[in-house]
Amino acid sequence: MRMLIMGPPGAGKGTQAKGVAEHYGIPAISTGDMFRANVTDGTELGLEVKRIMDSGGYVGDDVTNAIVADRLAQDDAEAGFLLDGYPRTIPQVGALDELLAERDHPLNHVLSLSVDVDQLVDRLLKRAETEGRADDNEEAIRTRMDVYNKETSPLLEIYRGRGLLVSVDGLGGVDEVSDRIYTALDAH
Ligand code: B4P
Repeated sequence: MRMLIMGPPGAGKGTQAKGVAEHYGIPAISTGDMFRANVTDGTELGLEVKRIMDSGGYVGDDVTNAIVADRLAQDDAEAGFLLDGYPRTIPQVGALDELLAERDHPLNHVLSLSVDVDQLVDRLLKRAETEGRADDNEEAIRTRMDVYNKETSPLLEIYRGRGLLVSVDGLGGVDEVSDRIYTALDAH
């Protein structure tokens, strides 16, 4: 199974990606997690992306495409994967299309999680208290929402047009949302 999980910041992508990937026995690959690991380790890439991430902007497409291409070349992604938070821009969609076409590995599903905006802000501010992520402050959250609406939400129509989109309501408890996801994917 090769799939994507998409949704606005705070929709529960990272939370659901881990459970869904385990359920289907595939790796969950999060560009956000990979960038954060580089920031924590103080790598050259981490130094380059920290300021962008903290402000709520998107890391450049070339850097992001390269990190994903490297990760998908690893053995554990051969039998399938769940990409969490990638692609987020139209050029990233093109880069992923090329990469998958080279291997003759088409996508099976694009899962979209939708949640009301007020709920999203509440969740992210709650996470700010528990995890202290630098981009979970009101100003950065507002920027992330704006960038999502402008750059990423148009991708849903692209994947809908390809017959890949599976939309799930992300409102409710974590297990309740997971059950909805399994039902929707099995029916797709
Ligand atoms: P991400 O790590 O993808 O950040 P995110 O959009 O906030 O999603 P996340 O997975 O963390 O949150 P989730 O909705 O699961 O990216 C971070 C940054 O990296 C980006 O802003 C950008 O700078 C950069 N980046 C990453 N990918 C990129 C790309 N492709 N191109 C360019 N730049 C890129 O969860 C939010 C909170 O809600 C959690 O605290 C969770 O506990 C809670 N929650 C989840 N489900 C819930 C539920 N059902 N009920 C209540 N709370 C719930």
